[in-house]
Amino acid sequence: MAQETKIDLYTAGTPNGQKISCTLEELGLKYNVHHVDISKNQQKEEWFLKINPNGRIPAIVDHTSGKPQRIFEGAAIQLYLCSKYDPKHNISFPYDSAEYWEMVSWLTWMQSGIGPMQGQANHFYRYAPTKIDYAINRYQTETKRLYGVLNDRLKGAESGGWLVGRKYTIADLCCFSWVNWAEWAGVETKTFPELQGWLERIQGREAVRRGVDVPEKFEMKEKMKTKEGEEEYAKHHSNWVMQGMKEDQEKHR
Ligand SMILES: N[C@@H](CCC(=O)N[C@@H](CS)C(=O)NCC(=O)O)C(=O)O
Repeated sequence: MAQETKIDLYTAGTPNGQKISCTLEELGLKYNVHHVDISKNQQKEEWFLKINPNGRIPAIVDHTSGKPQRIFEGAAIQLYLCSKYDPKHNISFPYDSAEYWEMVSWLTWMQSGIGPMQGQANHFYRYAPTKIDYAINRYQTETKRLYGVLNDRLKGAESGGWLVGRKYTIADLCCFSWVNWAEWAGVETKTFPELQGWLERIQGREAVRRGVDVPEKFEMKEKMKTKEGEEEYAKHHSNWVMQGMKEDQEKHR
C-alpha cells in the first residue's frame, strides 16, 4: 500500500525526470504529477523558478509534514526521498555508513559526469543545427568512457551486479536513467557486457516500468524503430532547445 504522502513532482519525460518518478515508484509513495512542458519552455516561467531557481526539471515540493519543502537537483531529491521515506533502506543505506558515502559518491559522479556529458552528446548528435564532428566525437567518447567506468565497477562476483553494497539502490537508478537513453546519444551499450546485463535487470523492474512512463509514455525507443519516427522526435526536441537558447542569449546579451 502506498504511504500517505503529499508530494508534488514537477517533471517531464527525460532521463533526469524519469529517475525521480522511478525512485518514487520504487518507494511506493503517492505523488501528484505536474507535467512541466519543456517543449514550451514552462521550466523558465516565473511560477516554476520559485520551485527551482535553475529552471530545470525535476523538482519536488513535499507538503507531507504541513510545511512545504522544495527540493531541486536529481541527487538531492533522491537523497531526500530515501532519508524521509526509506526507513528500511530498501534502495539506500543508513546515513553515515561506508555504503552510504559510496552511494553518494556514485550519485554525484553521475550528476557531474554522465548527465552533462551524455546531455551534450544528445545536443550535438541530435539537436545542433550544424553537425560538428569534433563535438559529437568528444561527448560520445566521454560518455563511452564513463560507461566503461560503470562496466568495470559491475564486473566480478564481489559487486553482486550492483554499484554499491551488492544491492540495487538509488546509485544504480540514477545512472540507469541515462544509460537507458544511450541510443539517443548514438552510443551502444552492447559493447559493455556487465552494463548491458545491469541495464536489462533494471528495465525489467515493475516500478521502473511505471516510472519511465511519467508524465507521459516513454516513446524514444519506439520512435527509433523507424527513420521518420527518429527524425520527428529529434525535430520536436531540437525546436525547443533552439528556442530556449535564443531566449537565453537575448536575456544575457
Ligand atoms: N542536474 C540537474 C539537471 C536537470 C536538467 O538538465 N533537466 C533538463 C531535462 S533532462 C531540463 O530541464 N532541460 C530544460 C532546459 O534545458 O531548459 C538534475 O539532475 O536535476
